[in-house]
Amino acid sequence: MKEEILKHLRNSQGKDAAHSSVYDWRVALSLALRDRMVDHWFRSTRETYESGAKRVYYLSMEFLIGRLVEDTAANLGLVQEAKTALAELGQDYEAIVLNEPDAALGNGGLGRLAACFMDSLASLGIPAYGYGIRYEHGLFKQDFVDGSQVETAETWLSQRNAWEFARPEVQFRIGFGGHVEHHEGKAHWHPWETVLATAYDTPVIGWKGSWGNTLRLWSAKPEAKFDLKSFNRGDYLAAGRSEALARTISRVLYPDDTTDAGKELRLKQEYFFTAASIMDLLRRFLSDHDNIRELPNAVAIQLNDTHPAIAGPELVRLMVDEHDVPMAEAIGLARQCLGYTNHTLLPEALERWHIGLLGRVLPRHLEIIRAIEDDQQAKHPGSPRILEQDHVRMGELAFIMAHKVNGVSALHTDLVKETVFADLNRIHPKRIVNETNGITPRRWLHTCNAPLSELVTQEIGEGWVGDLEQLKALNQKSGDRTFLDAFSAAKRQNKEQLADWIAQSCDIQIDPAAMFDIQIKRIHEYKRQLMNILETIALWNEMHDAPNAEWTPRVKIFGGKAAPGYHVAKQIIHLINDVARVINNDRVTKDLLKVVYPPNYNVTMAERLIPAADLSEQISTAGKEASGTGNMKFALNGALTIGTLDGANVEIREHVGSENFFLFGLTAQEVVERRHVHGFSRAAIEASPRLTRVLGQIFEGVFSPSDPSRYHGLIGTLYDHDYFLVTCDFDSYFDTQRRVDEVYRNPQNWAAMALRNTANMGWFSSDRTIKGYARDIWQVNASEKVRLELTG
Ligand code: GL4
Repeated sequence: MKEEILKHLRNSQGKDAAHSSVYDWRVALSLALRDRMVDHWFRSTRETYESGAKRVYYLSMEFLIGRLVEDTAANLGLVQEAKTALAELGQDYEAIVLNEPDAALGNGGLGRLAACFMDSLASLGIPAYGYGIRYEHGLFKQDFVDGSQVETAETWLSQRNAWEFARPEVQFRIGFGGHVEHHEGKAHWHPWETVLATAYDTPVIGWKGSWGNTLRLWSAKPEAKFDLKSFNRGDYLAAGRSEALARTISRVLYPDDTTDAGKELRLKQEYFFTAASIMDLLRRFLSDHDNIRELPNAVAIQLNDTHPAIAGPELVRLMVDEHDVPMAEAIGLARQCLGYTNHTLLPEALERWHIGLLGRVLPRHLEIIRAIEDDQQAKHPGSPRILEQDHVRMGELAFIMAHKVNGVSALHTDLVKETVFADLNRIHPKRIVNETNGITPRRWLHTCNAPLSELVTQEIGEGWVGDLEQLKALNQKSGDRTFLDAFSAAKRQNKEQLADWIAQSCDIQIDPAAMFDIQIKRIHEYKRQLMNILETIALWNEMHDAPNAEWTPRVKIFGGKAAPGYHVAKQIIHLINDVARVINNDRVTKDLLKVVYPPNYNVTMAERLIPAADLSEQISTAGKEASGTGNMKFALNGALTIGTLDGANVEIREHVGSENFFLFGLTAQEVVERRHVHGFSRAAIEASPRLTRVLGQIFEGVFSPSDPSRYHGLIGTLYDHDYFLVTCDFDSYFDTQRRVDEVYRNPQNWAAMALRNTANMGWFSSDRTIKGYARDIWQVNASEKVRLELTG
């Protein structure tokens, strides 16, 4: 390893050891690790070709990868070797790990799920490709200026990306606009504009190097040659124009996954990566098949939300226009290949494109969508329409073009059946299935939480990393004092590390003995960070009034970004920061309560916070959080959850036991009913003196003395349009928090409850999720050989 690192330092970075920066060392180490991936990767590809196995294609607009050094080293079993090599070279492994930028090609849960799936597909030995966009700028960087969120561009690619292999020879022409000619029953699309999609491949190696798959990300390049004529005329801007326009397509990640961005560029991004991926997989298929009708036996294409829903029409277009398959047959074949995952019921997230726009950008696809519509109406008269008024509804398109549609938790799947796709579900009653989300145990316990991971391995061996259900054996330890002490000591160690980091990065001193209460996720009204901060104020009031009562000291930690155009979410951020300033400066409560909000929450920060959490906040309005995956990461790492019956919380509670979960709030059903009660929120506020006081304080400017009316709008909404029922759940949330306080005061009992969480979270491994997709949707097998290796 030492030689390999030095070789790369010299030959790839062009540096000698004496003049190398941490960056150079990090790139050299990454390249040395990448070298070790290549054999596994080639072997897997070769095996797939030879066996003719079916391949899975996971199409996703987002892959929220994070850092890769540690996970790669861990999966290859090279952590110790890397550490030793670097130590001998006088370098600090930890500092090198910290030097890596956090690859943030995603917004939140949806993108992180795709990254966990890539790890599980490789760990299970399922031949698979992830397909997405190689954004030049990932999710924006967040700073706070006077408590307000300020965004700046993220620039991960300004440094060398050591993990990827550029594939300039893999190129597809992607067309936009123009017109369609029909001639002797054949359609000819003449695009007005074309860009090139070029591939960049990142190998993804599973646990123990068992198998290697590829994450193929597309970058947009101009097709037209550089305009030398304009340049020579001195018109430099014109010379670069077409290039700049083409590159725009893979320039930035849209910073919101919960609104339907009605933007031409967004539509182009979606078609760009989807078309390139479909063309690529067809080319691979045709290299060893000559009958396109075999396609469904060879490929399973999964659409991660509707963003790649144009895959259906694109596949049909290629079959009809280039392979002479009749339209109806092409539609049927495409459907057999496609699966669609729905990730949200929020109406603002359901993609709809104006027919005029879609027809202008993708004229041939609009014709095909009409043909799909006709085919559906002919077979199922009265079926919900894809084209409604002047819009194309991508959810309906994805549903109709998929042989399976899945929700991401049991509750969410039921709601998908009862609400958005109720009518389609009646027509196609077997099409909707559930695949509850999962998380990879490699990143979310094994690498992020060394103290706990080592303790578990000491106790039950290492098998759990590849087979998380083995954690069940820890249930036997929940009465064992020595073990519980060791379990608590691991948590304590993580909390001390976090406290040090917070002292350094936020200049706030927190006590590791206090309860660490954490809510980290995108800022959204339905996730109710607002309710959390209101509860924090209420608690502070009562602590301040009676500082000598029996309190459980707490640190409230928040993390998360707001979409730049989401005004209310940005106000909530501002409020949390304003409240933090006031509370953290109160001398009376200084040993009882702190509020911390480190800026720029990302995967790396999650890896620091989750292992140190005592309490996990999963408090969304019931019916709104499709699944959640952060909830799983916390419980696996031995935090107790305070949560509503929403998304996967329901299943987590069933697995860890209701006695080890703090439940509160209205159910999804009650939420719907309550909204019909006239004046429900005013009534809830009036019934709660505690909440009335808090709202009054905010309204009067206690937390914003320089701008007392700052939150009038925000508070006014709670009185009159409390759509997310913050006011209705407030009292039950507050009371449950006090129960949490009480339980925390008995450390032995708390530890036993926390252990029950860790021990019973095995089912939430994304390995289990992927096996579900493989069985129910893709009809592919995990390699038997790999399975045996994994379960030891
Ligand atoms: C999301 C859901 O909001 C989240 O609950 C879920 O865990 C995730 C992955 O299935 O998908 N849907 C959208 S949109 N963004 C998400 O994070």
